[in-house]
Amino acid sequence: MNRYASSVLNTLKKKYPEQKEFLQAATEILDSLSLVLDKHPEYENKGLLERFVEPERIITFRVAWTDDAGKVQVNTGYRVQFNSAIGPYKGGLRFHPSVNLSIIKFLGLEQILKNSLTGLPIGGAKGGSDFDPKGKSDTEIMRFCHAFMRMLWRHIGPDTDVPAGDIGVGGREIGYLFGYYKSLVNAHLGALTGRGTSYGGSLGRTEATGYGLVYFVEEMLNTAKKDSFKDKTVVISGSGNVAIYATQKAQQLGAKVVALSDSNGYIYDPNGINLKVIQQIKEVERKRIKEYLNYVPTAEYHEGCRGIWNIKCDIALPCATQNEIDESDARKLIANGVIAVGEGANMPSTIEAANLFVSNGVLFAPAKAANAGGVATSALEMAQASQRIFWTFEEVDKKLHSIMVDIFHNCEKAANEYGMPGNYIVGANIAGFEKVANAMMAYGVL
Ligand code: NDP
Ligand code: 2IT
Repeated sequence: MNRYASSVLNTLKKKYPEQKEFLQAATEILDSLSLVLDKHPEYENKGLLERFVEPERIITFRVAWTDDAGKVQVNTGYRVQFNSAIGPYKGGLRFHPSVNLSIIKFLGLEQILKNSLTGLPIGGAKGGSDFDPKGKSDTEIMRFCHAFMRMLWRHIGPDTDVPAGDIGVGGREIGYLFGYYKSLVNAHLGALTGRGTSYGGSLGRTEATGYGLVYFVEEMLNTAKKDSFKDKTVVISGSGNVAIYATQKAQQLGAKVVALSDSNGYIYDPNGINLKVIQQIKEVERKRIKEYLNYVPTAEYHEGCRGIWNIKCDIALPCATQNEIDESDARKLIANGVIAVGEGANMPSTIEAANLFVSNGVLFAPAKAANAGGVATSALEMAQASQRIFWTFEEVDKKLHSIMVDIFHNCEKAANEYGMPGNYIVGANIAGFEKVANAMMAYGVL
């Protein structure tokens, strides 16, 4: 690592020793950026990196709400407005019991570079709460979302900060959040994306992250190996928004998806997953994935989500959560002949796992590039809302496809330019950083 990058990382480690996910993301990024810093010694005197790794603003707040039994519950809410150099803060909200400042900061830091890679004018942010949606009634979800927005509304807006979904926040939650925002500000503003299509949402946003991931991996396979998803065996972790639409697009391109998971376990269906069944269980009934066996008794269910990486596959798409693939999982995938790994989740591979894939010649599509289709389509939703028009599904999907193809080639080009051909981790970090760095330098010291 370059001396300047390493001194900035050491300071972060001293200042935030408990923020392990944030330090993990910062380590990977600063390592890649070393190559750029060697070319730009002027950045050091301007404190560019010190500013880049420190959020512009962090908002934390109490969220008090009443459960169905009439008992008051208290959660913590977060919004990390990380960087607004190239556009309004933009990024999802995560509702999961594991949420803490370290996780929101890692997601926010990744989001800055991801949003820059889309080529659209959006800055980086992330937010959420340690609220656990599992087992909550619909009215409890509504009361929580309203209570959360009661505290957040004054900090967001269509030109300031535009949240969207992430783990535990889908169309239903965005509806409750947006409805409450709209009534508080007394205006119908595009301050959230992922909205329903009857109230300002874009067609194709629901599918965008999963579809975009598959478009990126298809382009990577085609460019590097003249290959494609056709007739490939694919393993996908998770069974939420990203996993479902990655499965759908991979199947449309002729692949056989044989496994999906949730946090309790995974299903293996050697005949190919029946996606309609998964959608019924997950999108309609909100139940556990083991219910799949009630519909497809020939499939297998295994307790524990980790074992999914033992399944032999050509392409692995981790679409659940951070650090779900460690070094030993990576070794198993490599030993079983995996040719490509595409990260749908944010930071699903540990640094060691990602490096193993790259050093063993596995085509590796890093999250901030490969899962950028969701936020890119959020930016398309913002554009439509500003113009007060709606594009057709086909128009949005075509734009998404071309954005993902461009992101792949920009990563490939940056990797080549900096002497690391085929290393799309380095390529993504550098290609994303350059635009943000240029804008920050243009503003003077802020
Ligand atoms: P969902 O809430 O729709 O689904 C999450 C899935 O991951 C569920 O199957 C869930 O299982 C599983 N999961 C969550 N946490 C854990 C955990 N700690 N251990 C094991 N499994 C877990 O979320 P999304 O599909 O939207 O998000 C999935 C990933 O994709 C996240 O990393 C997110 O940051 C990333 N992402 C999402 C985008 C979007 O547009 N939605 C855009 C870009 C990235 P269970 O139900 O049992 O908890
Ligand atoms: O991680 C992500 O890019 C998202 N959760 C989507 C963010 C967005 O604003 O659409």
